Amino acid sequence: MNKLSPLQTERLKYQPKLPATLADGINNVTLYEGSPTDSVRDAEQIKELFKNTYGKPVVTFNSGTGTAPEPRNAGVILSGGQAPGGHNVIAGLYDALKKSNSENKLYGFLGGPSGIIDGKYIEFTAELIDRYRNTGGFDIIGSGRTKLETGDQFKKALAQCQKLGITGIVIIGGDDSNTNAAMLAEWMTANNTGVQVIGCPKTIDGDLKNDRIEISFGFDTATKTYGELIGNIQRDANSAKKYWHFIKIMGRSASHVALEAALQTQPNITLISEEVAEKKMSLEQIVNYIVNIVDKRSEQGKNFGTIIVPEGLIEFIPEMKTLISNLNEIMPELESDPDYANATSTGEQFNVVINRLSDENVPVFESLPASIKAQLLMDRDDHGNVQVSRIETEKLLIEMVQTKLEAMNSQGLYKGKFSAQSHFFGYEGRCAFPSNFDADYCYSLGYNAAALIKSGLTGYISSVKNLTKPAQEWEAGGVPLTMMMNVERRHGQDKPVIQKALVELNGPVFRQLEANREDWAMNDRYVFPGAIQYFGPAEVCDLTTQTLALEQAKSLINV
Ligand code: FBP
Repeated sequence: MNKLSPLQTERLKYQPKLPATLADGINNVTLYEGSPTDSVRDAEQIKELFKNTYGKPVVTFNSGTGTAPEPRNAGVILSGGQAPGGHNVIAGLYDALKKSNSENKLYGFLGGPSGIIDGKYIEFTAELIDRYRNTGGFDIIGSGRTKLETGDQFKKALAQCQKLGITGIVIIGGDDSNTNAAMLAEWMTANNTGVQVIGCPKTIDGDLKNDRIEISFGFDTATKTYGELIGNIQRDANSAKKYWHFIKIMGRSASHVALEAALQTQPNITLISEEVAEKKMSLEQIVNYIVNIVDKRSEQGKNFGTIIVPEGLIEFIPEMKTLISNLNEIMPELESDPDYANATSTGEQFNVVINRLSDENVPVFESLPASIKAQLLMDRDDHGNVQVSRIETEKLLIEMVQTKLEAMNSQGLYKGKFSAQSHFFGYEGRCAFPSNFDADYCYSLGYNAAALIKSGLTGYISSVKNLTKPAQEWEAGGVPLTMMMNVERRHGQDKPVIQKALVELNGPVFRQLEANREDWAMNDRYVFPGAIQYFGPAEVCDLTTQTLALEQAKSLINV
């Protein structure tokens, strides 16, 4: 066994908190059903595709008394990008199942959804679970991004369930992975298999949320980790006073992570993709916005600063969005085009692309540096997503800002210096030791998923809410997955998917940034959050994110 760090040794002893309703175990809960639900959009199409699982009610648990059920087996899958707390979801699920009936078994499918298709699994033991409690990472069983959508895949998944006597599967993942869960639940029900499927809201991106899923797990720890790193850089910038730091922050599509990190640290500039889209800002306008602040700060003798760039920005700039969707459409054609496959240089490859692009997109593609062109052409993931973590938007912006400042300088319009450093904070935050919040939240989500299975439900996502209150007051229940779905274009086809929750520009979190950003641009109001604290006073250990605090404060006012 690997040597444990002192922190890991101490964290293994941490006992995560549970909502009071679940504290007596999943045999002692009562289920309350709300009214039937509809999907967020495209109701007729979703209803047609999910004939057996559409329209179910939201459910909540309350304390009650019950009897021990017959033993049963469950399986769990970690899916998509890592997020701090995944191991605690599994620990919560395991503990709940064992407390319900000590003969219950929990299997873990290896390497993501492909594990259930290829029959790669382990059976969890107490000893294995104990080694991973309150740790970051998904390494207990690994993760993957395989899309589950074909009848053949579902049949193979069923065969594994039958072999292992599994009647409940928990898929821990983001929007795409929970779409997998919804599809699998529908198929299992339509074919009377007796296998239930429950999802669990994971993603550091924070874009899998609604009234009842207040935040996906991992967002809390990841944003606090980025907050620490940005704070450290701001102290460096403020000490040396010689660099502009362009910091790209993970979050594939929505800018929640960048926004939260900005509220924690108060940088000079924060770009928010949703605002760029709303204002239809071109790449040039974004560059001008940055240049203007660099110029004004330079007039005050400040040739330094920090700028936060959300990872998904490129897809929200209107001309780039049109280009990317055109590239997505021609991608399958390119893959089978011998001229593209046999091209001997990237230049030749770009020419094949240009020949296939629609006229309006050609000049946009041609205007980009070769590195960005190549990054835009990289493989999409299984769900058809551009891999934005591999597109160096922060470097593109540095290059364009530099070019613009040089042009201004040659006309005598800019006299300052400009020296930039680029950073990308993403993977650094995805496997951190879960904060106390994520440790408790994840354990509760897993425990609650077991309660949903025990209640005979399928096609639901585990929901634990009232998260700014003490854990004992959290409300446990389930939300039908179809309620969160709509139809979107993927891989050139219309597909049912869980709708991503983007930053709301009229919401309290963005408005907090908007109210302060002019001040933060010129006057250095840097905040240095420091490292996540696991032991010590609640004021530093049990802080929720500003996003959650502001959103909850708003919903309390609305009540
Ligand atoms: P999920 O939506 O699966 O949670 O992924 C989140 C994420 O961390 C994104 O922020 C990022 O763009 C992506 O994963 C990176 O993926 P990969 O690990 O495949 O490089």
